[in-house]
Amino acid sequence: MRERDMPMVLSEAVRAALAEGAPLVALESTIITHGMPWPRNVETARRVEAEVRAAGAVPATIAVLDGVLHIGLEDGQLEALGRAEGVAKLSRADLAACMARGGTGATTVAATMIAARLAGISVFATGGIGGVHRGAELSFDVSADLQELAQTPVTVVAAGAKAILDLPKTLEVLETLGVPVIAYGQDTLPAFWSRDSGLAAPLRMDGAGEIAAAHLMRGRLGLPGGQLIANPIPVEAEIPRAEMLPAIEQALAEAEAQGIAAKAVTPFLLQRIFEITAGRSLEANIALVLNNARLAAAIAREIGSAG
Ligand code: PSU
Repeated sequence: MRERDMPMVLSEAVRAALAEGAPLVALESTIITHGMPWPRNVETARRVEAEVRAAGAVPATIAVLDGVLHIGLEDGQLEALGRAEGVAKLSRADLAACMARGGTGATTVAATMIAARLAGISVFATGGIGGVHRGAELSFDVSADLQELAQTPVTVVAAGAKAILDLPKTLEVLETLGVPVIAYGQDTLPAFWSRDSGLAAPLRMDGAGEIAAAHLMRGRLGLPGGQLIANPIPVEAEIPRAEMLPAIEQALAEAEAQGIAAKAVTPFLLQRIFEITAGRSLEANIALVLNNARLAAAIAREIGSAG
């Protein structure tokens, strides 16, 4: 279906789910194009979609293809995007320009939240959000994901912010922006590949129903912005923080030495950490995304039955 006012297309499955009031979970595409290597990226995207379905919700992977904002990708589109090279990475600032030019791009957390809200989808699962980069006091490199959480009413399920970031500063900015950061089932903030960052989480919730109720209450209060649900990676898949830190430090030092900046930083670091850990970081990343997909589906179902 093509919307009249906007080049936006809903997949058949997404359109049917919206018409029936069935629970939906938005999924991003930057994790496919910039977060994981081919062919594990496409394989993972398919597994994440299957996980959402198995948990009783309908997945809506979001991307811009030839100027059209797609809410829900057909399998061939997913495959083509995952194989393509040099795909643009779209955040709030680039989304409209890419669409207006008829371009193709993958959506980050920020752009996926914008698209999810437009389509009427309340819950979104990803791996880890962007945040305040280390050395931001000099570089001013702060992900647009944080601002988006402050203004777009979508509940985002992630395994915390990526551990390549400055996590204490990321928490500070989220607090300033009034974004609820809710650790799921524990008192501390998870650190992406590791369950524990050592930092106290501002809020803790232990069930999907509680998270859904908080999402709906924000809507009743008329508060703009979403919630960040920080869901720890499953125990059996985690790489403890002490083991991850040397790999993170090495990748960060290389990024600095090579002058990697702006949008290129996160993909560079994820790729280097993949190489340094001999692929272990990717296995952990896949496990945490699947885990987030399950929780997001449970939250979407609770929002659906309460709304
Ligand atoms: N989660 C992952 N891998 C990723 C991302 C999330 O497991 O690659 C992407 C998201 O699209 C997020 C982006 O918005 O990383 C952050 O990029 P930056 O730091 O440039 O804002």
